[in-house]
Amino acid sequence: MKKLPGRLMICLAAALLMFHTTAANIYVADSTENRDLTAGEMATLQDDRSDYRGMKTIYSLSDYDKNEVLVLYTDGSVRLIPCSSREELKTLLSRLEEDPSVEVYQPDFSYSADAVETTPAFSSVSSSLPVFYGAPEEAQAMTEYLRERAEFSIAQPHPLSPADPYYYLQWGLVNNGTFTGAGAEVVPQVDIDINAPEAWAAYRAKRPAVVALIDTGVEYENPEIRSSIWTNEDETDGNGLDDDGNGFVDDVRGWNFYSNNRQIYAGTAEDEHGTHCAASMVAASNATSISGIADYSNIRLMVLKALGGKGGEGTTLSIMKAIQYAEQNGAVICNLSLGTGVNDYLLYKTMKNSRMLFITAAGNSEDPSKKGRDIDQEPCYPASYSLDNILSVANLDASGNLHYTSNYGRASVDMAAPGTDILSIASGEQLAFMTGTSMAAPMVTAAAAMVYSSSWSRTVLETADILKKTLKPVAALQDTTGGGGIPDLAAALAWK
Ligand SMILES: [Ca+2]
Ligand SMILES: [Ca+2]
Ligand SMILES: [Ca+2]
Repeated sequence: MKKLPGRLMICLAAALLMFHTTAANIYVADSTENRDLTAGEMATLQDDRSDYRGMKTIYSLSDYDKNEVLVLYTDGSVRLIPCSSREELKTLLSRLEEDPSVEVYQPDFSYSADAVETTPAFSSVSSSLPVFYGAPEEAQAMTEYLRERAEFSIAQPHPLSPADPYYYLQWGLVNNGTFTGAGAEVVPQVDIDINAPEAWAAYRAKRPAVVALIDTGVEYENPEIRSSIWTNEDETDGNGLDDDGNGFVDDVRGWNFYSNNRQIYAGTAEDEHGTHCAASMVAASNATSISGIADYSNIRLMVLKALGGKGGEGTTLSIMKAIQYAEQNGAVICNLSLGTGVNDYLLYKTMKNSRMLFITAAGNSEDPSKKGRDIDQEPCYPASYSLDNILSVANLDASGNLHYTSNYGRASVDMAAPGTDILSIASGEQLAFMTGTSMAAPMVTAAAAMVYSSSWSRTVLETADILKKTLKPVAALQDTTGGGGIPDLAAALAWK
């Protein structure tokens, strides 16, 4: 937690007095300027509930656009209360303010997955080289392009290349300067990558690391990822009982907090985002399809579906419950490739109180034709929260530049990682290039899992610190991220 400057603290006291009337817009009264609180200031302010002078919320009526209220009770339970009218909502809010069993209440905010672009999927079995679906001209151009790249890359393999046939397109793992992207105008730079092959050679697993992926669903039975999926060994499948008493019946493979059931894969396009993120992290090195990052290791991926629908939408409640489940069931690292522009107190509190390390996507411009933004100035949450247990990740392309849609911020964003034209599994045998900070975050999550699991005793915060201390410097990131680089997994694993 960053400390507030003294002058600002004094000003905050004045700002607090304004809460009752202008709850949604909080300003710092400064001698020279009036400005919005930064994310860090807001988080600090939110963290000390005593400063609320008895108030249980910082949100105004207009924030409750869905006419429902998310309530945290003093016993730790959480409830979403729907209202049928604005009048009923107003009455409820007044009642909650007076209710001694209520700790905090707020709107149930909306989140969405942080990918901006997907190219046509292709099948990995019909040919030794990818064959694309989609518009015929586009698919044809793509196929030809990849054939050329393949000839070049296969002729100059990395000495530690795995045998997975599409490894040569995974420029984020090792960039030999041949991959210019899925039709993008990118001049690839050798070694703009996370040094994965060198890391694989050095990696020795010491203990398991359970990694929670809170995202859309995941095709957990895909042959590329099924051997790395976490299973709840204390739960008996299909007997209709909550055998381990964790509050979830038959939660053998995680839970679906989006629909509140045990089905973590819908079998439709809505779960491609999570499947893509999952396979980037743990796809098997099995001479088939792609290679994951942490597939050689002791990583177990806990699938928690909290996003669904066409755009991968979720809410405060679905994500918060997934975080609590992850922690209670042994996860130590948690990937959040999702975001919102709203400062969400309950999500903030849940993350702050968690012992897990969170890897968060820095977010993308909401309009894919526009540039990303500085989230120190205009926050994206949870990436902008100033917490020690968050690493926020921007999206780098193969040339060593931030993708134009990627958010950035020297205070809010710790590092970038490969996130542009990332090849991974969409579903079944179909692969897809996806672009977004959503794709960058799993690279860091997998790296964190390997660093953590390669030590007997390292904490997750020490793990995060090692990743930050061993970043590979990238010129374009010096002024746009706190660390000025991308993970160097080989250097991180070699850290003593
Ligand atoms: Ca259970
Ligand atoms: Ca059971
Ligand atoms: Ca594979």
